[in-house]
Amino acid sequence: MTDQIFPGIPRIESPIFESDELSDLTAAEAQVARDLNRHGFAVIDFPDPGIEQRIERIKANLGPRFGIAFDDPEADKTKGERRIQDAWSFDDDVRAIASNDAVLDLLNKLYGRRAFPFQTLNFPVGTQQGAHSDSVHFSSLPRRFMCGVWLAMEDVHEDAGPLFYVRGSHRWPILSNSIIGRRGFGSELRSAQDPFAKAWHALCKANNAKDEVFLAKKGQALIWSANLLHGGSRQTDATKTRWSQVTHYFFDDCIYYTPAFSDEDLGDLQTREIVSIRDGKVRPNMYQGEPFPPPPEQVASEPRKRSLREMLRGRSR
Ligand SMILES: O=C(O)CCC(=O)C(=O)O
Ligand SMILES: [Fe+2]
Repeated sequence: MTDQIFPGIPRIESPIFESDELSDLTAAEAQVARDLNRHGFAVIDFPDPGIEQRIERIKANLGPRFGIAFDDPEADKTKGERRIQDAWSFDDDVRAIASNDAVLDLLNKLYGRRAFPFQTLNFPVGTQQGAHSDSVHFSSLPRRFMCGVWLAMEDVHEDAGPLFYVRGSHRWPILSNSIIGRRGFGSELRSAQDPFAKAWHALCKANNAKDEVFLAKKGQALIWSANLLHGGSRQTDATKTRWSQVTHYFFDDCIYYTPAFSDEDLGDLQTREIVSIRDGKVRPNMYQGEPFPPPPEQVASEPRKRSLREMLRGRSR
């Protein structure tokens, strides 16, 4: 393990990954680590012997909430509500998938910090959304301690708007408001992704990068790293479903925030109050073992802790 040199970078994204012997990993885990490092994603078989039954129970429980005529092979499945956020709060199987111990153990090893799930999304069809990185919605400081695990809940047909990814895009710059020349803090947006779309598109074009679709088999899962571009391809057959669950994970000892509504360089962060799906408890924002923001009495007694911006404004936090 080489993690002590750069603890502020996930192990799989370490600049000295090549010298990591991965000797604490099984051969299969080491392959996942190499795939994530090189490509920004890795495919695994979801490690749960009961996954088939869970998937069927989830479809039965969530299905009626979408208002889609699943029983009618001719019906347009893309009409109506197409996602349920945080179904873990009322569906035990969604929560069990998000909190799967083997997945968490794997992520702990791959990132060098303890992982915890904080958001689930359940979809009966694809999203048909353009290439984006989730890191404009939710990110961490230090950066990159976030990932998604996308689970195929049925075999994916190429006409059903498969998930796609842009191989290697995790190595491109992480887009922030300052990079694209806008102010984020206090701004309002219809979608957090909108201001970044042009820049992602330009990066894909300049790198001659192609979308690659993932024609997953039921029970396969794809782990994507924080900055990997991905999206949902166009659904060319509206009668098809494409059931999936996405679970998003953060890691311990970080600040959790929304970059689209933050200006990091000014210290203006829209922080998030994150709840771990595993135990339903709040995970406070932390920076190198200390709460963030620090308690007021600590700031007042240690003026050196004031940021440049606060000093310029002549006030303490
Ligand atoms: O399943 C898809 O089409 C994409 C989902 C996605 O981008 C996400 O949940 O972050
Ligand atoms: Fe996404």
